[in-house]
Amino acid sequence: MGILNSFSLEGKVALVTGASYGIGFAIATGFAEAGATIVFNDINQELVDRGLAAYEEKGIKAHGYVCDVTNEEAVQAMVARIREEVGVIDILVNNAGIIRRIPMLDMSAADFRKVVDVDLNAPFIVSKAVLPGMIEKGHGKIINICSMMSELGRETVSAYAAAKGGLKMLTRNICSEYGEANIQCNGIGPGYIATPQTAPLRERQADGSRHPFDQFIIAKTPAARWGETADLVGPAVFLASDASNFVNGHILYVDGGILAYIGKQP
Ligand code: NAP
Ligand code: GCO
Repeated sequence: MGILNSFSLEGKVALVTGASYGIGFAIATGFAEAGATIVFNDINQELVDRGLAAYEEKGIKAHGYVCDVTNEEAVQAMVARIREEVGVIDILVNNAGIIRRIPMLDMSAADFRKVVDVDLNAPFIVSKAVLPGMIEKGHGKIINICSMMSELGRETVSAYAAAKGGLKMLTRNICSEYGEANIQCNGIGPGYIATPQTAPLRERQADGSRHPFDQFIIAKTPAARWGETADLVGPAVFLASDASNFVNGHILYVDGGILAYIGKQP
């Protein structure tokens, strides 16, 4: 197999959760370009329709499903429908995620649980639903979208960091439990990426200056810029393809070098 062919996703069915827009959408469009059939879900029909239109604009005939990834019954039903209507899932990207930026002493246990439910419990639920089909087929790729917060903490994101730290270990555990079935489970740890989720951290100030956190991230990133969703596509295609068949349990940080850098002197 020529080396470039090993990056092909031809003939593969890829499910990317929460992929109407943002990082999931970018990864799914990259997968489509590599030959995969794209399946995605979002939390309501309006978002799914918005996603279908956006994929169509890029010439991609995607399959969209309304499903809350925290609802195990709904996820099992969605995976069964996908199997019937599209095919057995070869590649899963656990992308759907939320964040609540609240100081711990002000955060309710309900808020904490909600973040952990979407960012950690849901990847368990969706992975558990797709693994049987992958095992039956004799191969599978699971990619969990982790975070800088899988390694680092910061003020106001206790629930998110706990969940993303747990997601790193869930990644390693799926690798450990199903590596023998030729399932590779890896993580992608994006740095700070310009999406709706981080828009509040990049808002221009009243005087037109950059948000203090925006300036902070620029100083903490050797690349001296925020990431774009496009920066994640090549790494995701690599981890979804035969090119990474002996890469397992690895968290690939796509962060412009943040984790390696003490930060620019003020
Ligand atoms: P985003 O723009 O907020 O998109 C998240 C997507 O997940 C949305 O489509 C959202 O739908 C969907 N979603 C949320 N809860 C869901 C649920 N219960 N069931 C189904 N779908 C659900 O986020 P993003 O920036 O693209 O981030 C995507 C992933 O990357 C997340 O896991 C995030 O933690 C991670 N990440 C992001 C960054 C970054 O800097 N942006 C960095 C590292 C990691 P709704 O619109 O209905 O909420
Ligand atoms: C935050 C940001 C980060 C990013 C990402 C970094 O408030 O610190 O939202 O958490 O989303 O996870 O990798």
